[in-house]
Amino acid sequence: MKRIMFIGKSGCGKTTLIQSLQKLPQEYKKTQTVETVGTAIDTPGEYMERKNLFFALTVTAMDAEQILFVIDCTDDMTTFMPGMNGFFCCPVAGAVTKIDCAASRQSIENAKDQLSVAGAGKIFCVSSVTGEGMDALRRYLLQPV
Ligand SMILES: Nc1nc2c(ncn2[C@@H]2O[C@H](COP(=O)(O)OP(=O)(O)OP(=O)(O)O)[C@@H](O)[C@H]2O)c(=O)[nH]1
Ligand SMILES: [Mg+2]
Repeated sequence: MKRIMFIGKSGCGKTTLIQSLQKLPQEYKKTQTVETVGTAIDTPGEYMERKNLFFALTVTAMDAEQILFVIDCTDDMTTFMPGMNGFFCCPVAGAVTKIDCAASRQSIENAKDQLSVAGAGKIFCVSSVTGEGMDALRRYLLQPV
C-alpha cells in the first residue's frame, strides 16, 4: 500500500479508518501526535483545526506518497479550506466516513462537495463499522502512485 497520510478534524474517524483498511482490531485511541501505522501516517485532528499546528502537517507530508482528506458526514461544520490540496506536493484523495450514521443521502453529498472543493481528486464513501466502501478505497490505495 502507498504511504498515505490521513488528515481531518478530530473525531472524524481517521484512526478507525486506518484500522479498518489494515484489518486491525478496532480500538479507540485518541491520536496525540503523528503516528505511523504500517504504511499509514495518522495525524491528530488538532493539527488541522489549529492554525499554529497546521505547518506540522505540511512538514510531515513530505514523507507521504498520497494524502487522504477525511470528513465525517454526520458533522455539518466546514473543516477543509477550498484548494487545501495546494499545501501538499503529492496527490490528494478524499474519504467520507460514518456513512452508516448519515442523517440523509444529502449529508453524504455535502461532505463529498466539500472534499471536492478542497481539491480531493477521487472521493470514497466508507463506513469503518459496516465495511461499506472499504474494498474500493483499499484497491485505490494499493495502486502505485
Ligand atoms: N458509526 C461509526 N463510527 C465511527 C466510524 N469511524 C469512526 N467512528 C467512531 O468515531 C470516533 C472517533 O474516531 P477516531 O478514528 O478516533 O477519530 P480520529 O479522526 O482518529 O480522531 P483524532 O485522533 O482525535 O484526530 C470513535 O468513537 C469511532 O468508533 C464509522 O465509520 N461509523
Ligand atoms: Mg486518531
